[in-house]
Order: sequence, then structure tokens, then C-alpha cells
Amino acid sequence: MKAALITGITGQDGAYLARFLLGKGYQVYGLLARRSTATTWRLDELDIVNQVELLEGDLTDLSSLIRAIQIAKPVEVYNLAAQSFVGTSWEQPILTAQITGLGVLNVLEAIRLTDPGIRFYQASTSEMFGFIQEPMQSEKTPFYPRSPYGVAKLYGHWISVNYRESFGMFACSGILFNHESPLRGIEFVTRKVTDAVARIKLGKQTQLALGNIDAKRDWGFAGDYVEAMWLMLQQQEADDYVIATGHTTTVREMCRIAFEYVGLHYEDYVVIDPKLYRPAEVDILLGNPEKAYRKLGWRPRTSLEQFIRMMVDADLNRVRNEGFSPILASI
Ligand code: NDP
Ligand code: GDR
Repeated sequence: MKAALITGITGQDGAYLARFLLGKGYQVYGLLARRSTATTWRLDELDIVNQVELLEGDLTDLSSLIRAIQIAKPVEVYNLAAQSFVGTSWEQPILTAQITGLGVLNVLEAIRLTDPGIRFYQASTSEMFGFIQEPMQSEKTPFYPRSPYGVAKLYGHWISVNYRESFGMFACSGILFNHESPLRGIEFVTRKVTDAVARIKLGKQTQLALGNIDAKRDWGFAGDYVEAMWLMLQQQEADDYVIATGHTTTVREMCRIAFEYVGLHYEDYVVIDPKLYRPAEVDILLGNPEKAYRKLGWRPRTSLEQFIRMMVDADLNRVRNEGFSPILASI
């Protein structure tokens, strides 16, 4: 049985990828960072927590990564762990650099020192494009990150490319544009909105404070995007790919869709809080996934309207069961 190791298995993408790889017959190991409270609610939600093997470790601790690889003996390592919230990266820039930037080097070194034949996936991001220099961003678009998070990710991206070129390692970077789901963290704007829609609909909240609602994002569904990660590691040669839908939508329009689904108008509830504006913003992201279409045969399957409805439905359920839900207890 082939084994895979996922760092960030307790995150949104980690949980969906674990389920996807289990479906493909992999033995799935995940790195579990020590926290004061349990963070496995997403694995519980997908009902797979007993099917994966969790190994304690941290991206900033090289020895724990080497140990995890020695135990799991994976053929593939997916590096999804990160301090992934852009907003926090201005509050904790050094921690963000240590985890999201240097952490990638630790994983690559752990692989190089144990079994350099292991195939490696790095979770790169459209945030690396930042200040947009081309209307549609592809693998060839120059990078200009606009947050400490984006800068840290750019280091992770280039060190992965460098290990491929220096040591011939099979290292791929997926430059993924925003992707969402009912398992999305509450701090990200789609989930913040769908959670508020549920609370307002059920009479538990009256307003929703947001920052820049004119920002545009190319939003896809996380469940579709994890397949692209796996496909990259099944190719003859390691390469980098943009994964996106090719459509962009304002935060404002996303709000309209979410509120209208429950018969409400976002204008009646959304207030703008200037404190939620970022020190530097990425105004618009729009990905060109043509290379992934052509070489991986990958396609996004779920529309923005579909997954926003899924998220609102999930949040309505959670809010209704509040107080009893182990999921809510941990977010
Ligand atoms: P999440 O924030 O949901 O998950 C991040 C994961 O990283 C969690 O499992 C978290 O553990 C883990 N983690 C954080 N710090 C450490 C550490 N020091 N050592 C080990 N593990 C750690 O992110 P997503 O699932 O949304 O994203 C997955 C990856 O893809 C991230 O690298 C993200 O930056 C990147 N990405 C995401 C996109 C998106 O739209 N979702 C788009 C492009 C890239 P814990 O649960 O214990 O905190
Ligand atoms: P992003 O996602 O920064 O693109 O990073 P987020 O959902 O946080 O923000 C998207 C856009 O919405 C605007 N916005 C707000 N954002 C949040 N979080 N909260 C608000 O109240 C709010 N109001 C407006 C933001 O300014 C921004 O323009 C995500 C993460 O998953 C990264 O890890 C990943 O790399 C990128 O997507 C691609």
C-alpha cells in the first residue's frame, strides 16, 4: 500500500486531501502540530479521523519532520501546513516567515536527508502575484507579493523550484487561487459571511462588519482543488501549475449571493469597518488555469453559487446546534 504524508492535515485542504487519498487506496499519515485544544474537527466532520495516522510534529522542528518521514515512509509528501491567514501575517510576520517560508525548507531538507526520491507538493498561492501586472495570472506572470504571508510563500515557492533544479527532486508547486468550503476557517471572508448569514437568519446576530468589499477573488471549491494536487504528483516530470476557475467576483457580489440564498439583502446588514482594511491589499486576482487543463486534465466542477449555498447550509446547521457541536467548540 502506498503511503502519503500530509502536513496541515487538520486544515481545510488537508482534510479534503486526506479523504481523496484514502479513496485512492493510500495509507494516509498526517502531521499533527501540538495545540492546547484538539484541532481535528474537520477530520471528524468528514468521518475519517480513525482512518488516518496522526504523527506529532511541527514545521519549525526539522527533527520531528525527519521522524515523521521515517515512520510513514511516504511516496508523496504534501506540504499544506502554514500560517495561512493573510491578515495575521502583519501581526505575526516573523512567525509567518518561520512556518510559511522556512518551514518549507525544513520539509525539503527532511526529504533530502531521508529519501530524496519522495515526490513533494508545495502549497503555493495566488497571493504571490499580489500587485497585479497582467489581467490574468499564469505560471509566467511575475510575482509581487503584498503581505508578509505572500513574501513567505514566495520563499517557499522558489526554494521548492531550487531543490528541483539543484538536487533533481520531484518538487511541484501548485499556485492555487482562493478555494473555500464548509470546512473553511471562520477568519476567511467567505466563511465569515456564510456564518453571519446563518446567525442573522436565525436571529443571533444583527450586523456583519467587513473591510474592503470591492476586492475581487477567483474563488473555487476546495474539494475540487485537492485533486489537482494529487494529479501534479502523478506526472512524468515535476512542474508548477496555476489552479483557478478563470472567473473573478467581488466580495460584495459574494455577499449578495449568500444573503439572497436565505431571502435577505446584504445591504441591510453589512457595515464597513475601516479597521478591517489591510495595510496593503491585493485588489484583484484572476487565474489562467489553461496549463492545468491541458496537462493535468483537471477542471473545477463546483460553481461559486453552489459552494456558497453549501457553506450557508452547513452554517445554518451548526448555528442551530450551537452549544452541542464539537465543531463549533473548536472554532
Ligand atoms: P488552513 O489554515 O485551514 O490549514 C493550515 C494547516 O497548517 C493546519 O492544519 C494547521 O494546524 C497547520 N499548521 C500551522 N502551523 C503549523 C506548524 N508550525 N507546524 C505544523 N502544522 C502547522 O489552510 P488551508 O487548508 O486553507 O490551506 C492549505 C495550504 O494551502 C496552506 O499552506 C495555505 O497557505 C495554502 N493555500 C490556501 C489557499 C486557500 O484558498 N485555502 C489558496 C492557496 C494556498 P492547526 O489546525 O493545528 O492550526
Ligand atoms: P485571502 O482570503 O486574503 O485572499 O487569502 P480572505 O478570505 O481572508 O480575504 C479575501 C478578500 O476579502 C477581503 N475582505 C475581508 N477578508 C477577511 N478575512 N475578513 C473581512 O472582514 C474582510 N472584508 C473584506 C480581504 O481584504 C481580501 O481582499 C486566502 C488564504 O486562504 C491564503 O492562505 C491563500 O493563499 C489565498 O487565499 C489565496
